[in-house]
Amino acid sequence: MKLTAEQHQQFDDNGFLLVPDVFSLDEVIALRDESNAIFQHHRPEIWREKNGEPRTAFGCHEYNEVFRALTLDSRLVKPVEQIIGEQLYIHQFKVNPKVAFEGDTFPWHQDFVTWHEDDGMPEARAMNAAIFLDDVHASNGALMFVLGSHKEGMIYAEDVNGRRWLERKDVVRLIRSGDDIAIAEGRAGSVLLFHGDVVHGSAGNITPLPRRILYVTYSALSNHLLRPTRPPYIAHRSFEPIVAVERAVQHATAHHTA
Ligand SMILES: O=C(O)CCC(=O)C(=O)O
Repeated sequence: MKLTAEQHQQFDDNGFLLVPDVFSLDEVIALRDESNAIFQHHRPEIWREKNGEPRTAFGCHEYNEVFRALTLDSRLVKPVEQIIGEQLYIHQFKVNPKVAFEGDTFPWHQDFVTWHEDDGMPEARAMNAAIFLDDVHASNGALMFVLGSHKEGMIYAEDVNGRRWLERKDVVRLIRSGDDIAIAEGRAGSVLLFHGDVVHGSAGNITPLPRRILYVTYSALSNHLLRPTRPPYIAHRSFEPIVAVERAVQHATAHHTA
């Protein structure tokens, strides 16, 4: 998948880009099935909400073949290579299910401040490619972005209990009216690309509609971690170059649709 000049410009202007209907429904169903099976496990890589429901399953591409294939899929790798302008390695992989009724908030933050301060990533030459595994609506916990906020560069935020949420004074400075915020809504199978410095967050999900989103964080090969402190299942230590595979997920999930 190659971004058009217009899509690339939108990403540069806003700090994110939503590309609808990239993965087929068969692929999405297979990815949902794999995620649901993983959420049943109790292992340190699977973090939970206060009531025990899954919140984030990290690093599952390391033990699940479908997810491993997904990280190589050219529909994710190629547009990110195009934006970053270099070959990539995988910095992080996670599925955030934001379960029905219980999925909790992610306060406003930038991702790069954590990658830099805690993982020792030198530059913001890394970004997320996210796949919607459910239809994402404003109501079931869509990501919200502060338009153009990646142009601020890294805004320092203190580590509080392992997270670096933005301080309120910075949020107040950045969000002057509702027009400063964009909500990334889209159908299951859409891909959302976003910059490491773009300010984003999401509200809780009080609807009966789950909102599963899968995230692969890719970084430029020359931008490898210098002094990672977080566990390897969160900040990966393999800096192998990714070689894109055409429709890798479709091949890996063929048994679901055969
Ligand atoms: O899945 C979400 O709603 C937000 C996730 C996020 O921003 C994060 O994990 O840093």
